[in-house]
Amino acid sequence: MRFPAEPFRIKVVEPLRRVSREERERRIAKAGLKIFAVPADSIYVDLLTDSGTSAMSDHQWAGLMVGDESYAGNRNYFQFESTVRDLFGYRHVIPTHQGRMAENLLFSTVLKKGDVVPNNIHFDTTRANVEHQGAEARDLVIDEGLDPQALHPFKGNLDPAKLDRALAELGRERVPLVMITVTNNSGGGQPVSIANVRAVREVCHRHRVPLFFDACRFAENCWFIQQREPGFAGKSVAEIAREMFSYGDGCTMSAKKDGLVNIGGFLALNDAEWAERITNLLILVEGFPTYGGLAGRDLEAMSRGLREVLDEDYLAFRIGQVAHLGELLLHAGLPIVTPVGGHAVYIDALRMLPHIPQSQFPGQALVVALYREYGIRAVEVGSLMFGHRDAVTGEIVCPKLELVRLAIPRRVYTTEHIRYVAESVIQLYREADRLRGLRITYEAPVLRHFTARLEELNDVEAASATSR
Ligand code: P71
Repeated sequence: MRFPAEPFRIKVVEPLRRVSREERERRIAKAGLKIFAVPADSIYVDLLTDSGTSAMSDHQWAGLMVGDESYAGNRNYFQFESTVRDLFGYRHVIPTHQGRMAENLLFSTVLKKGDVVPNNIHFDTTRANVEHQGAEARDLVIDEGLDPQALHPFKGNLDPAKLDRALAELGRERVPLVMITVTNNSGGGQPVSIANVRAVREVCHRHRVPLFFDACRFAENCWFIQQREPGFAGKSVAEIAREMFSYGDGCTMSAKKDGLVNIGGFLALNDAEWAERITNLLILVEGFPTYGGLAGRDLEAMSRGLREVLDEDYLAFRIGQVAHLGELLLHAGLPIVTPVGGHAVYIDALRMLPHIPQSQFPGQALVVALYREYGIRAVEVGSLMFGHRDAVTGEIVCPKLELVRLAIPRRVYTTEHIRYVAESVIQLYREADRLRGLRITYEAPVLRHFTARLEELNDVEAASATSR
């Protein structure tokens, strides 16, 4: 079956409020057309992120009741430590409240100014944490990984030749570690193959540089390996994960994705000296090493989630649900990133709205229309998020891609919700010429996409801006 039905039934429901179009119009205007500023209870289907938005199982909820809230040495920590050792294989297990804290602890311990961290593509928070140490975050994904239409089964692969050149040029003194993000979120949730991990491992070995994984969506990545990579069809996803992590020296993890929890993360690694320094810092900024910024009950939910996520009926449904949305949109002719990734469908806004120049934020215009017309929240990953003014000319410099991400929370929405989303996007596509460009009315000097305010251009302004 290509799109298997939900392998769970519903025991608790959370009502969704549907507010009127007029009310949505008022709310988005009040928010300065910034979707992050719209209150979540006025949203019908919220596809802003798949992070921390999962539905926990009855087994996880039951785990909360056996939380041991002792300050030191709570039993849930030991359970959690043995789960992580079993699935990931790394000796030292350091819990954190979410992924970026694991990144921060690792990078502030091992990086110095002028260092370089290669990765397939750094996720925003990873890049920011590398740069915060005065180091450079260098993206070395294969060329196909930057082409929205390239049909490669493992578009998340890190290019071993590019890595070899970088390491030969920089030397191990300036590269304390190499990272691989599975799946590659910033490249469209695309997987990395085992063959690629082995090749990257060989290059790292030769240059004597450790390899770490950003493991957020490791189960989804290993599911793609089982489905697509020759030689892996007969292996379980858990076995594939163990093999993948065996080629590395450690990982950072935001359990808000494939840990199936609403909060939680960890850092796991083999090097005792790094682990000791990181643990000392953990005590300073997060908490005692057996809870690391979480309650005992959160650790229990995380251990249980890490095992549940490897259930192959769940993964077939999960990846199938995302693929189903992609297929409905492709069938209607919508331009999306293909192959569809593991956790989200990305719409190519430049091709969907060719009448809106990139300087008028077509991606954000689509995000605003999806909320206003249909109560759906998506997120722009394009000129608003990454565009910036050139320091010399003052001109806006736009990124290569202008995408709108529809990220699917795990086990939260039914196939009927997915159909509703597809029909809404298709309807907007049919009326695309009614959408107008936007302009910024306020922007902060840094990270403007979190606080900028915008307004819609009128027809005359849009036409004159286009003809310029
Ligand atoms: C996503 C997120 C969550 C997010 C982050 C920032 C703004 C909006 C939404 C988080 C990731 C990630 C990867 C590959 C590390 C983190 C940080 N992704 N690596 O995609 O995708 O984890 O949020 O637990 O700190 O919406 P954290």
